[in-house]
Amino acid sequence: MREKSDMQTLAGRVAKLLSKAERVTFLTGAGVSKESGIPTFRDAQTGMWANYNPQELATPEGFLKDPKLVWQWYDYRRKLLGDAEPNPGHRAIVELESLVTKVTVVTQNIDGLHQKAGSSDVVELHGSIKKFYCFDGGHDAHDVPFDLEEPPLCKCGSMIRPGVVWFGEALPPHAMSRGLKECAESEVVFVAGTSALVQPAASLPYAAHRRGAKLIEVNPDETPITDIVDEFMQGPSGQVLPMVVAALKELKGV
Ligand code: BJW
Repeated sequence: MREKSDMQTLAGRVAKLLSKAERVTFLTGAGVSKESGIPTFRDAQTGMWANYNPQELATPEGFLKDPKLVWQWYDYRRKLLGDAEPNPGHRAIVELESLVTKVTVVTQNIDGLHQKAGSSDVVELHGSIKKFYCFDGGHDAHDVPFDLEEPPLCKCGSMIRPGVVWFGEALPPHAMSRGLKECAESEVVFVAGTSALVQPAASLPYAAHRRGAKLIEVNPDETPITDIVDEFMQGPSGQVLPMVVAALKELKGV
């Protein structure tokens, strides 16, 4: 049974695990970007978007039904992301790279903030809001401007769409296989800022658990995986992750 402890003690225990680990993976979700001012996926419905269901907008069917609406939703979110900066949680993951042999970030986020923080190995499971390709032909599109009323057309005549993975679509196969490999080969796997509901990403913590990795969850709320994790660090990642890094530095005397 998992011990209940204060956060400092918990950070010390996690630092001990990290001090023996060579490979560490972070599986991250929208909560990790919340302290950068980016609403989580399920919190994203505010203001004029409050009446729409994100699970309907983020589908190919939703796009075909109302391309203008879906396009404007992504345009709005792309603008929200505009000047967003990585937060202390993103930066703590980067700092860990100097303390552990290999750190990989496997993210469901489409916002690019891990890369902006400086993480050197980021696997994007759900694509990127900054990329675009055409719906029918899969041709890449570049320099798509903001404030278009509706999706522009590709040279092949098909509509340009955001380069993200919608419900019902397959994840990029190389991303999912990298995610599985890292989870299977890491001694410690953090699961941070995700509701752990959306498949197949939500299967990765179980794969890591089966392969004997120590699982550390960082989230203000419990999720379906809380029962199987080795340590549950209940709190915002922007506070919790820097504490883990500080504890590891103290342990290593650096
Ligand atoms: C903090 C915090 C702080 C707050 N610090 N934490 C098996 C069973 C049932 C269903 C399925 C299944 N297999 C597939 C499905 C269907 C579906 C699915 O999983 N549905 C579920 C709703 C049940 N999956 C799919 O459709 C996937 N495709 C697929 O399986 O295809 C099969 C196929 C194979 C071959 C050919 C064709 C098809 C695709 C899933 C794609 C998901 N895409 C989205 C949209 C991306 C673009 C966009 O953003 O618009 O990705 S959905 C959305 O959910 C987004 C996110 O990446 C993803 C996960 O959300 P996340 O990150 O967990 O965010 P939230 O908001 O849910 O949670 C935030 C968390 O943060 C909370 O826990 C907070 O407490 C916490 N938090 N503040 C730390 N400061």
